[in-house]
Parts: sequence; C-alpha cells; structure tokens
Amino acid sequence: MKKLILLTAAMVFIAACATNQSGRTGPADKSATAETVNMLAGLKAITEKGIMFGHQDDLAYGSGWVYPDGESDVKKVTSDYPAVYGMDLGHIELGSPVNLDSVPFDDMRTLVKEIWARRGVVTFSWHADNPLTDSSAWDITSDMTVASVLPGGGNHDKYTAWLDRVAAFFSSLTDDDGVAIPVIFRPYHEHTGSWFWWGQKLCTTDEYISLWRFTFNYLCEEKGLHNLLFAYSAAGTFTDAEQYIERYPGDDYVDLLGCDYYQSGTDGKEAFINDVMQGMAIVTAVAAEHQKLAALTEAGYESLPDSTWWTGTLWPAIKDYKISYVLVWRNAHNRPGHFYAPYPGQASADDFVEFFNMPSTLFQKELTEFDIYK
Ligand code: BMA
Repeated sequence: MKKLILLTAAMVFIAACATNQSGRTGPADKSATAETVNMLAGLKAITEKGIMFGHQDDLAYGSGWVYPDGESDVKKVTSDYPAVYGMDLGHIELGSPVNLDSVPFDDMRTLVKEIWARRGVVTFSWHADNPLTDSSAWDITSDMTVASVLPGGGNHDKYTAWLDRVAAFFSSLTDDDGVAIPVIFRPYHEHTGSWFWWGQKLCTTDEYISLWRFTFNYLCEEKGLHNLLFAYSAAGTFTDAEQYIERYPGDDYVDLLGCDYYQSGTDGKEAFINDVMQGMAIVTAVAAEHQKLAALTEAGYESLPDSTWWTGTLWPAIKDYKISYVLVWRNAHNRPGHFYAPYPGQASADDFVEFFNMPSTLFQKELTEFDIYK
C-alpha cells in the first residue's frame, strides 16, 4: 500500500513537472500552429547568435518615398533589410482601409507575405482609438474606458466588433499554400506610462489584466487564431521587477517580455544608456525566470543628430543582454525630422553600417540563413 502511494505521488509529481515544462516552453496559445511553435523556438535559439535589428514601417515608407515604391531606408544604407519589421494596426478597428499613419492594410498583408517568404519577423502594435470617446489612443480624458469594454461594460459589444476586425486581418495573413503566417502581437504597450487609454493611471491592475486576457481568449479561442505570439511591453518607467511585472497577465498569456525607451536630446545619452541597461537587466531576468523571450520592443533617438549613436550609444546599452531584438521607430515621410533609422547621407549612416557589420547584430540575410521557422 505504502509503495502504491509513493508510486502514485511520484507519477503525479512527474506529470506536474511535464505540464509545467511544456506549458512554459511552448507558446502561450496552447493550440498555436506548428509554424508559430517553431517561430518561438527559433527566436529563442537565435538569441545565442546575436540581437536582431528591427524598424517600424520599414517597407511602407521612408525618407522621400512612399510604398508601393518598394524601398527600405535600412536597405539603402546597409544593402540589407532589417530582421524584424514593425507594423501598426491602429484604425483597423474602425474598418478603415489605412492605418493611423496612412499605410493601407492591403499593402501590409502583401508585405507580411514577402517578409515570410524571406524568413523575417513581423511584429504588430495597435494604437487603437479610444472606444469610449471615439478619439485617438492618446485620449486619456476618462479612466472608465478599459472598464467600459470588459464583459458587462457599455462598450463590450463594440469592443468585440473591433476584435472581429483585428481577427479578420490576422487570419488573412496566409501564404500561397494557405499556411497562416505567424506574427508577434504587441497590444496595449507602454501600459506603465499614462499616455494611452489603457495606461497605468487610466485603469486598475485587475482591469488591465482582464483586458489582456479577454483579448487573448477572444482572438485565440473565439476566433480560432493560432498564429500569434503575444508581447507584453512596458514603458521605461519602472525601476524594479515588481513594478515591471505588476500588470503581467500571466505565463499563459504572454510569450515575450519587453519595454520601450527613447533618448531625448544630446545630453540624454548617458541617461539613455543607464536606463536601457537597468531596464534590460530587469526584463531579461524576469523573462528568464518565466522562460519567455525578451526584447527592446521600441527604442530610438529622433532625427539621429549623433553621428555615432549606433555604436556609441545603442550598442553599449544592449550588448550585455540576451534579447531577441531591438526595434527603432518609423521614418515618417510627411513629418520632417520624425525618423529613427538613417537614410543615405544622414549623419549617422556610416556608423549604422558599422553597427550592421558587427557579428552580433542580425539583419535579414543572417535570419534567412538561420531560418527561425524550421
Ligand atoms: C508615434 C508617432 C506618431 C504615430 C504613432 C503610431 O510614436 O510616430 O506619429 O502616429 O507613433 O505609429
């Protein structure tokens, strides 16, 4: 009898370990497609090789050109595309054919296919309008917005209709063989700051977590999407792990942990390096503990007036951390000075080539060769 009890206890223990293990190492979505499972494993594996470079809206527009010209400022300077391509879903919720920065969703779909064909990585943020006021994502006039979209809230049906549009777009990302293209979804970002309707002072911890979990469950279970990895990405406003993780929805809802940092002004160099290092130390430690990916999900220095910013500021700030990628923000074509990657002739272009040539920075060709999806 004693033996039987011991045996049963041992079996329960082994089963518990196994569940924990598989639950933690695979995607948060337990029904994720084979390609999505591979993507997560490949992203983990490639951190041993280096840090991937990413750029928001890289293929959509840049300095002096707008898609469909089919260019890339990063490629013009380095001869290669970035490894990670950021795109934004803002205004898809409204049924608009173009996003908040005027990029047509149809073009995004074409670009995602192209990127998938060469084994790049796509990550989507979502600057969703404020569903309570119908104003922008930055409308923080009410702290009732998040509550209003949760089950039982006055805008819940409106919110699920918004998610239906998000889901329709994600499910339209298929290749010519009908394979669902896996992408990283990074909703409700910079939530530790208070400049978006889902920010720190605009909702409670419970409300934020409920918003995240509802969104995750609705997309994955209700809508049957299984090509998404989920990124939790804070604003660089936290000073310790406890603060960073305060609104973490849980291991079953997140695949990647990140945060966003920008340098402001020429005298912001040291502060940027110190802040990023402190942030990356926290994010990578928490990610390791939870067996998740880590990344510097947004970074940059607007207008890049520092000619050695890449090797002299960004690289020293990130080089010691095991992160998947660093993504710099967009090169607006219609807002002078609002750019974060160099273009030919730009002050930091030569230094960017040096950064590109470093063995530990990864761009598209290295990613194609490595193939994280295999
Ligand atoms: C901000 C700016 C805005 C843009 C938004 C969403 O940081 O670049 O111009 O609309 O991101 O991409």
